[in-house]
Amino acid sequence: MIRHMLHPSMLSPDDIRRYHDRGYLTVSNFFAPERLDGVERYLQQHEGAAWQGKSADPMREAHYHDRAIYDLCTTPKLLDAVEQLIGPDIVLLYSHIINKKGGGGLGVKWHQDGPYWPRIEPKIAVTAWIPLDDCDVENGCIQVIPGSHAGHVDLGQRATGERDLIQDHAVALPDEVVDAKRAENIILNRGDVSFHDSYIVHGSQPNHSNRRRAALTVRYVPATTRIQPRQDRKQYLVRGNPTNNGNEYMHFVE
Ligand SMILES: O=C(O)CCC(=O)C(=O)O
Repeated sequence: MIRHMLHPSMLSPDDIRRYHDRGYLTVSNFFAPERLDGVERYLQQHEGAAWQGKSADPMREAHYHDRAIYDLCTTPKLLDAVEQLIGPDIVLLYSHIINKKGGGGLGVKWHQDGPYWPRIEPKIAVTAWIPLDDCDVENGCIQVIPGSHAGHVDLGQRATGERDLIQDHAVALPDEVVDAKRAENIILNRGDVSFHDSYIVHGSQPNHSNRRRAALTVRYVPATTRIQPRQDRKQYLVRGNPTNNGNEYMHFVE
């Protein structure tokens, strides 16, 4: 594969430092609003689909089959930023359109992403969280505990047996490891992006507004990550070179 030739400079040295120190970063006006039209169209086409289990959820891994979503996940500007955070050899691992409708409902319990992913080792990833709507406290923006990713420590989340917005059996961190007083709200507008480390403690409250709060969340790992194959999962080397670690990569097929 041809290595990306331009020096990526989407993020400033301060941005990169802030991401590593605090475990997350927000970037305003990253995408022109129309760049999100393909995901919006997809969401509207599929939001009425009957629930047939997580593996059949059309909101998960839509980039496997939808060109517009694959293109958004691999847009050079986004990969430039991801490259600055995890290095030049980038694997697109997962994507999920999270549609938090208005009028109450469920939030997302405090959790860490990395420990939730048994297939990958190490479990260090960056998530690009791409809002399709303006997100604020009322409609349940993401909340993070800054710095909680430090040392990439698994803080011991457990399955709760309860549902949340994204899981039938949501995992949640024990209360004593979540310093909720330090939580920060990630307030974003459509067109902005936030990036978060896979060990940062984060979650979100229910949507108490009558506005939708939807987002596309996209996970990337460095190609040095060992990824166990699974029949119903695909990973794509979207920039740079493979490592000789047995990972199997797919190509997008129309
Ligand atoms: O969208 C949300 O409320 C939670 C998202 C999340 O947990 C994630 O993208 O890692």
